[in-house]
Amino acid sequence: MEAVERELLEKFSYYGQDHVFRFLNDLNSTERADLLCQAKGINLHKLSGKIRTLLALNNGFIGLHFKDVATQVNFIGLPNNDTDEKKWAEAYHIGEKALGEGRIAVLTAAGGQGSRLGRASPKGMLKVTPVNGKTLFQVFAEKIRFAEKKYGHKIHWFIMTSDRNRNEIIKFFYENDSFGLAHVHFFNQGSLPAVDFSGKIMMEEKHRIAMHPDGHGGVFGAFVNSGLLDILDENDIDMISYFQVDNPLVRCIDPHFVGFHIKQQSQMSCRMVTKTYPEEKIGVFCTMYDKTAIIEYSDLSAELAGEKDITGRLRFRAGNAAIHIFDRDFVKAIGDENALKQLQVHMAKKRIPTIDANGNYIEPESVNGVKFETFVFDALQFAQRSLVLEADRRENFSPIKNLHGTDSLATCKQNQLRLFARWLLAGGAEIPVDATGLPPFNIEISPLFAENKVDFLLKWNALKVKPAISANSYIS
Ligand code: UD2
Repeated sequence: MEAVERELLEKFSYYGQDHVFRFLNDLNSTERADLLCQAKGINLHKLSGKIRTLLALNNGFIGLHFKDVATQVNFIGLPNNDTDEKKWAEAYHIGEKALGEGRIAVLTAAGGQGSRLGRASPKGMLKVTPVNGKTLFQVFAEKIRFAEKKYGHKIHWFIMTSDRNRNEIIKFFYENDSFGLAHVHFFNQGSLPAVDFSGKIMMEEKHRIAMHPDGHGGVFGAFVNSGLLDILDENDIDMISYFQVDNPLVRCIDPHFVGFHIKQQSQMSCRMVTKTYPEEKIGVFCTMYDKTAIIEYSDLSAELAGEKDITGRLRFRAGNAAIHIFDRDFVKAIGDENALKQLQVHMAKKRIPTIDANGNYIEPESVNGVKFETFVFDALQFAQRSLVLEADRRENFSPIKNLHGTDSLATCKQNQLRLFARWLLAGGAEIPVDATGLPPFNIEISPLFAENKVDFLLKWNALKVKPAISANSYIS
């Protein structure tokens, strides 16, 4: 056995993880190399800290007592009087100026496993638009192209992938010529081993550790380690517009949001949408220890989720739309491997396929282990300056999370139809809609025609001949 291998095995033994190499002598040379390569990529020191937290949590030593420390967040609400209108108009002007100077890039978190959709292929390749069935990636790409044309600047788009979906996503963009974009970059987020409730690293096979994406909080370190930050420096880009791959209504580039971010010299800005019901699976903004924070829905007790304030509304109703703007230097600071800014580790208890002591495959019937992940929004704790800006849910937010029911492809398609119908009705088109604003047939407006209502109306009203709207109308 080579010295390097021996040192690795000793290290794993030191951390009580020598079982990882239990079958080493049964493996062929390729399997042996794969396992040693995987093992070498694991930071056992950092992992052992996460495991200690897990064991402490599991033994009830650490509890999440938000009730005692969380208060409501201050946020900038949607305009509902002249003063607000002026504030928003000023922000729009500041944002448009910055976008005209090419100061922003776009970043999409697409490394998730999309397990709730029961899909094998990456979520970004899901067909989502009502008439043309454009994929999520194509919708975002066309929104970015619209912004490039409007602001006269090439826009760099960074897409975070994971080990499991990276190749498929890159192939998809190659096959579609990046949907006409010239500056699309891919970078891989990190992975972490799953562990069982005694803190042991879990094996997927005799020669393979059960590794999973390290959460979208991995975006900071992965982006910095990818070297892609140089592109920001070389192009005088000082802001990153961040969103998740599952929300086709998102404004990839929003001048209001950019303007408020600049005006308040914010390091990390967030969009919020008002929760529609207590159990909605969306993190909530709050203030904790004088800092804006987000409590994830899985950590929010039913009692706190349902608590009302003196106005009779949900006390924690400011929902996290997972839409952010980051200052470049803030991303650098958080992503710096040597910085002391370590994001909090979250643990998801899962059923994790593994092998038993004899190497036999086990498909667990109940929760048998933990996936560690970090959340992008925990970076708020390190921001000296941050802001929360309300967004109109109808124009910005309809994520696809589930196969059926809430936040599904069906609900997202309906929300796209309501948005297209709203824009067309505002432009004087005649479309029958029901009480919820839903038209009785499919229609679609291409982001290349317009990716927001203001620009849509400008273009639509300038049309000499406006098309009649009927089933499967497509405005491009
Ligand atoms: C997320 C937020 C929730 C709310 C909701 C809005 C978290 C933990 N929760 O709920 O507060 O904002 O979205 O829609 O963020 N992803 C990666 N890498 C990973 C894990 C996830 O890129 O390792 C991506 C994934 O592709 C998905 C998004 O992040 O687009 C959120 O995924 P999630 O399943 O962690 O969070 P979710 O959707 O339950």
